[in-house]
Amino acid sequence: MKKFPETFVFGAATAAFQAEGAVTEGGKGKTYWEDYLREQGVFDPSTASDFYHQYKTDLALAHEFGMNGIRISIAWSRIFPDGTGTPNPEGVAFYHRLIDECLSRQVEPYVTLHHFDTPLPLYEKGDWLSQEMRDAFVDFAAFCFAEYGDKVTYWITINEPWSVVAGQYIIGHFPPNIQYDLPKAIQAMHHMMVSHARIVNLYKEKKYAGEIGIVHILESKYPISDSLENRQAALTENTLANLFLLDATCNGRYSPQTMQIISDILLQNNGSLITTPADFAVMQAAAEQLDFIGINYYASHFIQSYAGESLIHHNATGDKGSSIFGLKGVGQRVNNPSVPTTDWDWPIYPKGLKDMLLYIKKHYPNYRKLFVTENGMGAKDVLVNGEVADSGRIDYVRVHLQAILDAIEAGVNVQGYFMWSLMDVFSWTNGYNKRYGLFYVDFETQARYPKQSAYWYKSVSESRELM
Ligand code: BGP
Repeated sequence: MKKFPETFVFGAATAAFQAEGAVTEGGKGKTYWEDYLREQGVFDPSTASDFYHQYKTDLALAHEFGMNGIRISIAWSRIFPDGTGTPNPEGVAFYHRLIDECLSRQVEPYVTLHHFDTPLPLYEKGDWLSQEMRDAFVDFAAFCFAEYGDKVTYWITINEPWSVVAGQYIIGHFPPNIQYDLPKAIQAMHHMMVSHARIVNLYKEKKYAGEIGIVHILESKYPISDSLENRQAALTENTLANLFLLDATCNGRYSPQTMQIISDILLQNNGSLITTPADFAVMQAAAEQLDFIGINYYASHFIQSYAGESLIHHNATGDKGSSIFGLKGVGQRVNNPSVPTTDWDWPIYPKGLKDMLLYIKKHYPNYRKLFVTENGMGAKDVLVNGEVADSGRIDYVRVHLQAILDAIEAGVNVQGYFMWSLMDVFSWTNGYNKRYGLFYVDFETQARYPKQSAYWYKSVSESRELM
């Protein structure tokens, strides 16, 4: 297939904390990031890309460069500075202005309710591990639906449960910086999926007119060689990071095979998972009503079996080759010499995206529609005379869009693509030197410059063909 369907959405993605800046303006409360990042003293998120003030400029650019969709998120702590209680009128008004501006530019907003930004007081109560947090999240969602539900057609409950728990409890690069606690990570994922499900059910009960989905990061896992041990290791990481969440999302329960593998991981890591029959009733009702799944895809991983203790080094600097990722009871990610990687050691493997899309069609045939809600390449872009020659990014996006075209041709219902990111934004663990944007941001002046990729993306969205 050569052309994308007429209805295919060409968009770009942002997230509130990474784009807005203005972390102390407009009555905003804190998330768990501000104090942590200040104490670390490495990256300052307080201005980010200044989207709080520059959203009109960014939406004008999105429109001018052929985009008809944008992912934004609502910062929970702008609406409820403490996570619960009385809504903050300035925060509420800001998202009315932002959503109105999207609509007036014909850039459809796809709105996420939780994009890595739990309000600090709820984080301190235990974040997703606490019942109070989960109840408060449902209340926040109900508030947003009542407030913005007549304008927003596409809602996303949670962005990337796996990245949240991996960051918080496995890799340890998100507060509370715990490493290798797989049982906590699995428990928190389950809680996130039940919370997601409660919100889907609420949205449907109230008969809002739009659609609701969730976004997962879904990276394919391949055995580095075809031995039984390596295949088992790849299946184990696939189950932990992908299938556990897809089972919950699409079926509202974990399959016996998934539970077998999760139980083995828990056993080897001295933990357990607490679930209740009520959880599964809620999850099943939501699975039947879910409108779409968003897939974030950047990389795939090549896995070999691993008998050691968990050991991870997160490459946050772009020093190629410095990553280590081994998980007790799971496996170890290894370099595949025939697959190129970014400076942050992320394997560039578009086949992994196509394989994942086909996998969902085959194994979760009740999914309704998919969007690729994030895909893009982080690079150390340089601005020369007002221009950025980012041909590497164009090549990256081209091969991933081709993978999507191939999947559509094979019968997968993919309805749109959102490049990460619209403009350069703050990167959670990499700060500002890992740029993804179609528009270069000079973080001193906040001026925007279209990169070569922006012109290319415009021509693709206008012609609906890859060139
Ligand atoms: C996804 C997140 C985004 C974004 C992106 C790039 O996991 O949803 O918020 O940050 O990854 O990641 P990074 O900035 O770590 O390179």
